[in-house]
This record gives sequence, C-alpha cells and structure tokens, in this order.
Amino acid sequence: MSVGFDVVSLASAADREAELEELRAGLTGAPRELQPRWLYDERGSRLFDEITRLPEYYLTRAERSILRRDAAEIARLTGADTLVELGAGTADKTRLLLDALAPRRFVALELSESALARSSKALAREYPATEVVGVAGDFRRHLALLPSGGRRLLAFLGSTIGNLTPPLRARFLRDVADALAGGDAFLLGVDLVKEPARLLAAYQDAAGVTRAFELNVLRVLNRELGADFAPEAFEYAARWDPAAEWIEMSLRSLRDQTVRLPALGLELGFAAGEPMRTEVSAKFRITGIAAELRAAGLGVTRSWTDDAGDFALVLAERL
Ligand code: AVJ
Repeated sequence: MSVGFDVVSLASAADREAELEELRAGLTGAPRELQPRWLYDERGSRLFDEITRLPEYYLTRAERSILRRDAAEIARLTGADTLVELGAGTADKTRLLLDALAPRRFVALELSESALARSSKALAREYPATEVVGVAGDFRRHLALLPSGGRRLLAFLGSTIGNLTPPLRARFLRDVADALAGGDAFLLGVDLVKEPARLLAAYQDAAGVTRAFELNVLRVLNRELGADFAPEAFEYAARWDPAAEWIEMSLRSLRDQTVRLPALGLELGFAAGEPMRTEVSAKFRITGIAAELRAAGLGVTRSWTDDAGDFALVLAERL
C-alpha cells in the first residue's frame, strides 16, 4: 500500500512583505543584521549539509546518536501517530524518528518548495504506510496553519532554535504551545554550553565551508533582490559572546563601500571593518531551556543528552 505525498504552500504576499520589512529594518539598524532564513537557497542548503558532516561540527552527530539510542523511548512516551518536523532540512534524523514512530502521517515544514518536493517524494517511497505532507512555510510564521488532528509530535531538531534571539524565542515557544493540543508533544534539539574553543571551532572550520555558507547570503540577496554586494569585499568572522551565551556570526566589510538594494530602495554605506550579523547560534543549559519552555506554557517531561554531554533533546507538553 502507498498513500503517497502532497506539497502545499503557506507563503502569502503578506508574509513576503513582512520578510522584506524585517530585512530592511535589519540592514538599516545599528549594528546591521540579517535574518538567517536568507542563508538557505539551493546552494546555501547544500553548504549547510556539508557543514553537518565537518569534523568540527559535532552537533548533528551528537543529536543523531541520541536519536539512535532513544527514538524508541520517545515513540513510547509520546504515542504519536503524526510526526510534524519544523525546518526539516536534511532527512536522515527524520528517518530515525519515522522508523521508531511508524506514524500514520508525516508533515514536513520547510522554506524551500523544491527541496520539499524532492524529500517528500523520497520519503513517501521509503515509508509507503505513511502519508507524507510537505508544507512550504516558515516556522516563525506558520505554526498555527499546520495540519491538525491525530496525536502529534512536533519536532524542532538541530538546535535551529539557537538562531532566535531571546524575544523571538519566547514568541516562537508560545506559538508552539498554542499549536499543541492535549496529548501532543514537542521535541526540541538544543546545543549545550561548553568550552568556547570547541564552540568556536564548530563555526570556524579548517576547510572554510562555514565561511562559504555565510558569504553565500550576499549572492542570495544579489539574486533575489537585485542587490550588488561584492562577496570578495567582505570577510567572515565568528565570536563567542559569554554574556548572551551565543556564537555570533558576521560578515565584515573589508573597505569603505556602498551597496545598492533596488528592491528595497536602499543604498547602504559600509565603513571598513563594519560588521553585519548573519546569525546568532545560542547555546543552552537544560535548566535554562526548561525555564523558557515553562514560561511559554510547556512542561519538560524528559530530556536526554549524548554520551559526551554536548547536545540535548528535550521532550515537552502543554502545561
Ligand atoms: C542551523 C542554526 C543550527 O547554528 O549551528 C552552522 C547554523 N551556521 N554553521 C547552527 C550554522 C553556521 C546552525 N543552525
């Protein structure tokens, strides 16, 4: 039996407007910043995939090792018949959950419609008893519009939540709580605070893949918004912020220069050395994230770490 797959899009003209408004605010603010979603065009997604296999980037391997060991217990504790993955990205960790849950339905929420169509088709073929629904949308905007019904496990893996600053994180977690029905569960992957040298190495890999990934955002803005960023006129830098407990990634202008963004009617003057933040990657403590979840109306039922204690999976439900 094969129940096949479907791909739907939630993106509206209003969302596009909001996205561009956020981009404008970030580019003209002091200091300048971009939203991480602009990093993920086809090439960006491919480069990120490469990052997950770098020797310095322990996050993906650590999370996968937890899922290998504990997915069966997660399945037993949640009793979920529907798996909803937010920001699905690479699907190998998804497979570990699908194998353990054998759900009736799998819903993948992702930005890129083309990547969704590809992965949905492949998963539908591999899991013929599971209905696969690819939803093109943004986890920051579309949680309330996801298919409901059944007993759902919402999974947000990979420490993607680390990209959100504390106010956006609080808002996102409240949206998750609102989206959950009684009996639903939320599975969150978080990278844990550790020695800064190891954290920094994960974002300053020797092969320069992270640098290429971050610089790629300028090509995305050039192509999608008609901007004229010269990627060779910027350098990539990562630093650990001990107060915020996050890695801050930015592109620094190598000279005084002016960049035009006709789609936003902007002309931006960059001074030599001026940074533009591309991402933060917040690191967590189990007690801290449990408190944030609680403030959003979510209670932790269990958490697991990998053997080295580098990464955690946290399971929560509505209080
Ligand atoms: C996808 C946000 C989890 O912060 O580790 C990795 C993104 N950027 N290397 C992370 C990223 C550069 C990644 N997240």
